[in-house]
Amino acid sequence: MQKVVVFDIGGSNSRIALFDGDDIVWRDQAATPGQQGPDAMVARMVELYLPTLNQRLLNLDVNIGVAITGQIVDGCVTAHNAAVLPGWQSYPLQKVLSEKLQRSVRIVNDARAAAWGEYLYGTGRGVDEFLFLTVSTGVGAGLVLNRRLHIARNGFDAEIGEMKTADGATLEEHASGTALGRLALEHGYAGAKSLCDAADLGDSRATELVENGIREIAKKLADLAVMLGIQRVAVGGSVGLRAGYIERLRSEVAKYPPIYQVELVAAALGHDAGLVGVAALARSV
Ligand code: BMX
Repeated sequence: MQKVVVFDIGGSNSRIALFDGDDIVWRDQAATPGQQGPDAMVARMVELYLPTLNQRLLNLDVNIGVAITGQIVDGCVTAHNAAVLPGWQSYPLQKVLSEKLQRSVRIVNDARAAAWGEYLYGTGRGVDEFLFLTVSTGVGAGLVLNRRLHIARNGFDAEIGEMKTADGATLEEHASGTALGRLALEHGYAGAKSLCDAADLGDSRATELVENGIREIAKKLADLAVMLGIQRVAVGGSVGLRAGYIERLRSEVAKYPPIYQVELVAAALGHDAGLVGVAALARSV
């Protein structure tokens, strides 16, 4: 079976895995050095990669797949959430990494990779129009339309986090883990986790802050359901996979008339969705 090495670089965590066919035979992870700019990130990726060479890969034709947060155009990465990844303006990651590793490299957005992984091996099976939503450091998405992963020429192939809300802010500024962290500090909570914990314990102010973001997400999902005919939405990410989060989102979506209803499920592949998806894409290069 074909071996591929894949990375999943999110705003907080960087994962690497070696696939032998469909199986992960080796993996590692480290914190994403997001604040230190692209070169530090590439150095971290090479550091994570080196041990794989000992995995009998030296003479094999192994493709590299990279799922990374940000807008991807022709292998170049731009971060719209500059707080998460400062210094990423059309950074030629594909070119830099393929030169450093002397391998063919494919770059795709992290949420698109996760959508493809969930579609092929997880909760997307059996539907034609599928959306993967990650609520994590940011708010991201990946779209499968007519059973094909939607990849746009300009890289805006489901940057749901940048969508505008009624107050002019972006969806991400209301609902992301980063936003919950900001709101937590503004309202005297230690951070995003303690804010969500307080909401789970019935703290009314914490509940209002968390549910405000969930309401905004529900509005977008209702619109996308009628705009694109989405049949099922899988929810992932460090915030999205928290116990109780999807139930809150379901009850918000349920407030809309029947034509806006969409099936909401928890991502089956959990934090591996991006690795599995980009491995499938790297195999097909
Ligand atoms: C942001 C954007 C998306 C990404 C999403 C989730 C940046 C750096 N990223 O909307 O491309 O898919 O966050 O990213 O602008 P994550 O880091 O939370 O996985």
